[in-house]
Amino acid sequence: MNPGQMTEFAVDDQIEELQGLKQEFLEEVKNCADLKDVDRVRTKYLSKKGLLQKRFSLLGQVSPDARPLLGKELNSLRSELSHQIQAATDRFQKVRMQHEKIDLTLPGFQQKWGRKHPITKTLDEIKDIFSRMGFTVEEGPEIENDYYNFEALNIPEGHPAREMQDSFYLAGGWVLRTQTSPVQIRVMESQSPPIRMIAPGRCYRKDTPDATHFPVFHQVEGLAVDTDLTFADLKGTISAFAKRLFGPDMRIRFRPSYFPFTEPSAEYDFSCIICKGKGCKACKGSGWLDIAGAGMVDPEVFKDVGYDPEKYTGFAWGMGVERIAMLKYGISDIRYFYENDLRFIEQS
Ligand code: 2U9
Repeated sequence: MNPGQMTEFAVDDQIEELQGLKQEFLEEVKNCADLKDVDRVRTKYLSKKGLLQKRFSLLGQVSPDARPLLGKELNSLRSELSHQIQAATDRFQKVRMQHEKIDLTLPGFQQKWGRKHPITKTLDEIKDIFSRMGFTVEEGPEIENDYYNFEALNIPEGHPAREMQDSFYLAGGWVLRTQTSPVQIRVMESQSPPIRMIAPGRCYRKDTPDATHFPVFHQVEGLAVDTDLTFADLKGTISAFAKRLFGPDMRIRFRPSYFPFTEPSAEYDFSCIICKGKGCKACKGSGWLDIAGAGMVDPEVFKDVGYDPEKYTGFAWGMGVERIAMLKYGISDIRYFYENDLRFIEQS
């Protein structure tokens, strides 16, 4: 036995002292008033720096033949104290459950999943397709002045579009924009060609709500300006978009039309997504679905923004997002988008 090591008699003293420590522990646990007290007693005796842990550190001072005896006593006591702490904890938790209003052990409620509005989904898809075709996405104010919403678009005084019955006018001559074209004007004022941009956003018209009209609606207009663009580039761009949105079999056609801001102008149609062009009820037997208008930018518009119409040509188009969403998702009435009926929204 090394000098300073505990003799078996000293170990007997240690074991006797452990009994005293156990009695003190049991007295303290009996006097606990709540879970906080129980945790305090647990920390005092069973934590790494607790009273019992300090006794374990004495094992190094015990002779090898006496060490098993003391070790067995210490392990047995640690197990007994831990059991007493758990029993006290269970007792207080049971009491708490009898008084607390909320049973935290009950299963939670299944959270309802949120979802994107069909207009948001359609806008995101249109923006993604044109972004991948090299177009930038530009934003602008929804409250516009007369110049950007009409004059700069070659819409002269007296044009029906300016009529009070068609547009929402605000005090001071401001107007809720009737199309997103003002954004294209602002972009052309701020940068030189080449331009490849789309302008998505809300527009406002004094329309009486019905199955295909609503005072607020969403548009995505597009504009390309360069030195050598032709009507064929316009058709190719819209055709590429249509195929990416509705599938590779989609075809488009142009019909002559007129807009003050484009010359020549056209209305464009997509082949019917239901009958693939054969003719059905949805396309009224024509095999075609009218979508919107397009055309080569009118030189007067270029002059107003300081572009030389002898040097630059451009094409532009409009697109009603609700119209596209109604085709894509088979929605029969535009008013569903704005009534916030969860039975509609939750189908999205
Ligand atoms: C600039 C020059 C030309 C945008 C165009 C249309 C034809 C068109 C409608 C689509 C459905 C409005 O929401 S809608 O009812 N728009 O048919 N839009 S050409 O032409 C522009 C735009 C900006 C500077």
